[in-house]
Amino acid sequence: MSDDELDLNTLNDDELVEQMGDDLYDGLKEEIEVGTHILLDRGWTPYDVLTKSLVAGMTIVGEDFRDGILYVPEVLMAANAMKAGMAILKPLLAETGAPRIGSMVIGTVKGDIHDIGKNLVSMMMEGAGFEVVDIGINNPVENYLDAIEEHKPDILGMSALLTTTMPYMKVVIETLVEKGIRDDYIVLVGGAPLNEAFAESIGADGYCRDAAVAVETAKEFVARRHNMIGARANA
Ligand code: B1M
Repeated sequence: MSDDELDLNTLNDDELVEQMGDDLYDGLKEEIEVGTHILLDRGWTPYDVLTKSLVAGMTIVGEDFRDGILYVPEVLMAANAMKAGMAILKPLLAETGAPRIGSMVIGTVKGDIHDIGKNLVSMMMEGAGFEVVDIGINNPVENYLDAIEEHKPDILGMSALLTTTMPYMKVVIETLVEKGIRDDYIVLVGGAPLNEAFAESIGADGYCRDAAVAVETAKEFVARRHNMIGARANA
């Protein structure tokens, strides 16, 4: 039987996840959509479909991109297939009925157009009860300033996937300091090339390794912030 005729429904879970990895690699958007629906119909949680199937598949794409086996056009197709799966999961992840616990403005920094990780963080944060304003990709400092002025979020989130763009996060934080508004926001950063030490060196409040950590870190900081505000009000 050729791949074209393969009925994804006939595969068991492990085979299906493996096949979806191949389909993501080949940028087969419709197959990813079908596979995502099948896993959900089989009772998988949206989070498991996301992490065990889509993110796992994208990791392999990333490795082969790094090693020069895949090139930009192929990776773009894989990214589009991944986004199609994420679009199905987004409303489900946001549907948890969690009470609103805080707000965040998030964007990818100037010079950087990677948005899958940022979108995933936005989805998971919304699912956890945060109101999220996503300002997209390639953001100069002015965009962050405009967005925080307009939305007054608890958290400013920044994403960078390139070693050449991650230093721009420091530009944004230094601008907040210059304007005397740095302490008005919790600044969280993330992206594959970052680490804890980098986040600390640029004066961010926290580094988030992945979307789940972003949610936990955000909850922790927002709770701390609300406690401080409460204590001040009671003093
Ligand atoms: Co790009 N790319 N890319 N790319 N790309 C990387 C990042 C790279 C590591 C690939 C490699 O060589 N192995 C490499 C960077 C090397 C480096 O800087 N050291 C690279 C390169 C070089 C480039 C170009 C320069 C290639 C070229 O043109 N020659 C170019 C740059 C374009 C630009 O931005 N100016 C480029 C272009 C592209 C595509 C357009 C083809 C496509 C992006 C499509 C899109 O996003 N719409 C693309 C992709 C897809 C990748 C890889 C393969 C996958 C990234 C991804 O989506 N991962 C990537 C390889 C890799 O990362 N291993 C690569 C899945 C995603 C779920 O994970 O983004 O890490 P991630 O997000 C995670 C965490 O990092 C964290 O949570 C997320 C969810 O768990 N997180 C946050 C992220 N942001 C956060 C923000 C937060 C909190 C947590 O705020 C609070």
